[in-house]
Amino acid sequence: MDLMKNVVYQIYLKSFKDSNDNGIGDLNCIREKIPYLKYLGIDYIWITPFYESPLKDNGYDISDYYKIDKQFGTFKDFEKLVDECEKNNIKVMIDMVFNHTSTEHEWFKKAISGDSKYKDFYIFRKGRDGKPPTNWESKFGGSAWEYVGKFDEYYLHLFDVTQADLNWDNPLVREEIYKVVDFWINKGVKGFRFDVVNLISKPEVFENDLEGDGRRFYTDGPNIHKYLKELSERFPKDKDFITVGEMSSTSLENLIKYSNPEEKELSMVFNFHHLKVDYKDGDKWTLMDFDFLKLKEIFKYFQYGMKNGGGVSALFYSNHDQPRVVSRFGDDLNFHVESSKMLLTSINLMRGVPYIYQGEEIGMTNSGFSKISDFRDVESLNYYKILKNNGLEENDIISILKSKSRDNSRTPMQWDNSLNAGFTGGKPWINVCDRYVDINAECQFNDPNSILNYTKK
Ligand code: TEU
Repeated sequence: MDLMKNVVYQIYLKSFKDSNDNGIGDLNCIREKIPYLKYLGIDYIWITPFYESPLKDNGYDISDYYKIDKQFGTFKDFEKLVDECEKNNIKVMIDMVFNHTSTEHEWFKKAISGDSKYKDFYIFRKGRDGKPPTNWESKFGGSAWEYVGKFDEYYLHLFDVTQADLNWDNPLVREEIYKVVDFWINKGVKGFRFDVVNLISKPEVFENDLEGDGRRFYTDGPNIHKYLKELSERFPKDKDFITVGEMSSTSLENLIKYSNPEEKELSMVFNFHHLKVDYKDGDKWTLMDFDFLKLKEIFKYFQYGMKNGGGVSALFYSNHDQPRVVSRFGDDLNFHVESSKMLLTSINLMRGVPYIYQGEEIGMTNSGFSKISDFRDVESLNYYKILKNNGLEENDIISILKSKSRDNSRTPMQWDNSLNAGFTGGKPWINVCDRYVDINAECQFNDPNSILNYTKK
């Protein structure tokens, strides 16, 4: 198989299409949209997490890896979907979150009840002088440690306080995780996207970071390549089976190791360096025009570096964590069509495997949300509080969220110009972007010059 001939389409399930009017997208509706996906000509779909979850982080907080959350559907629905996709020559990739579980997961509940076997599934440490074990910061704001009075200890959570980091150094944890992988392979999935998988290997000694937020200690950690090699032994030798790792703050050297076929780790990798060109001094929660020259330099560095090192990049501008690219690097008012097409061309003709994020194929824009009650994302809501505490004015905070919030890409897919953009007959869990009247799949379908037909081409 020539890996780089494939195109992957990312489905953010919660916002794709709703079949039962509960306002939340579901598995059945993906099935309904297979003809659309076929029309586009994609090879794989990547479906974001649909496992049982309290949905504090929209499914990236898993409470049971073996169950499908009823809001998203049933096993029957999933099996029907895989079957129907297979008939249409579309392969299904699913999203695996193994850096952490929800604190509602049975393992964590047992850990908290004092069961020592399960306590060792997570990362509990004593504090230092009444303070957390280290000064590391959570990616969603605040300390990365949460105090548990009963043990007089803290547990590590690199993301939300309800997402406790797993202890990969414990062989029992790895065994449990490999079982999950086997289970889903047996259900017929043809690939995995592994969430923040380069953060799973934590250092032996936990120390304060005097230069940063702690990431240099746990990113691409000491056993990362060993664990990925071990994990990959579980993958079927099927030529169509592919994997992609989400690599946070990583280096070219590691990206090559993760994705060069000779290393037997993953098929390809996402990195985020090109998406930080509008972070003022590295801080996302600021406003800044993007630095075009820097963007080009970064692409050049990684494109040549990956080619020379035999690595494989997953190409993308957009996903469910990023603002919409046409609003970010284009002009979504004066040159909506032109800049959407230009951006599609500029990313997808590079070396690697193109990923299209739902709605990108029709040039969906940022949400346009203008009040805090419109926002849903846990990260945005946390930073709203943090920026308030830092003394910023409401209006300034809203301007930052308007440009940076992950909710920008999570508004419902714009299918047509009917109520709620054809996403649901109920009340959508998050508001529809009001540009759906002009920007939707239906109106672009019959227009040969539309963004949709450009994407297809
Ligand atoms: O994201 C990892 C991650 O760190 C970023 O994409 C993050 O959202 C951004 O840098 C914050 O500014 C993955 C998932 O894609 C995301 O949806 C989850 O919330 C996160 O992991 C935790 O599982």
